[in-house]
Amino acid sequence: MRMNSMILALSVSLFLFPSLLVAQEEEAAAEELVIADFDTGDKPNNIGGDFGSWDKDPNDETQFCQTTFETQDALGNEGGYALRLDYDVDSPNPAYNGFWMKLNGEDATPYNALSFYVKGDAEKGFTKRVKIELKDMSNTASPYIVTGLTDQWQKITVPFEKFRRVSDWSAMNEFVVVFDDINSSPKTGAIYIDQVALTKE
Ligand SMILES: [Ca+2]
Ligand SMILES: [Ca+2]
Repeated sequence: MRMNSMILALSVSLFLFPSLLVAQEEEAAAEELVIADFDTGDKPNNIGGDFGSWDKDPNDETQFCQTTFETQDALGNEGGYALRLDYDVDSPNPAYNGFWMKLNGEDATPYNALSFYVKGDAEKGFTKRVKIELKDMSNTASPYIVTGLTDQWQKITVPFEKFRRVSDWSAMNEFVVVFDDINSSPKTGAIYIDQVALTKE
């Protein structure tokens, strides 16, 4: 009798509030936070964070990284953009440079992986290996090497446990791409990046 009334109560609530079911489905589907799709062709990123290129030694004109928005969206969105990174770490001096993007203290604890799309530029040439880093608010760089780049878009998903030096996932500071004269071969080239996201796999 008691069980029957519970079932009755449940059926009545679902009849009266079908949105209870819908709300749960939406929650399950929303387990991705897009940090940057670059589709406005401008700064900031989707969470209000600034981004740009950096260079170990801006006075050394033989090394640099520069960013441009290109209409080659990773998801095939016709109005969209990807970000192109032209790099040069071919220098008589120690060389490294790349791309930085602020994560604005975002809480990453609902997620467990970083994902993004990447490809190389066939015309200019590109490194098959590239280092990425995540930093929490302590600003300690936690590196991970992405390998196997081709001239076609690939989705890369890196589980958070690969970023061993991130200690506080509740407040993230920065995502960084690093070109250096050890990992980058050839030492000049261009890659594209798009759809940087935190995901729950
Ligand atoms: Ca895009
Ligand atoms: Ca150079």
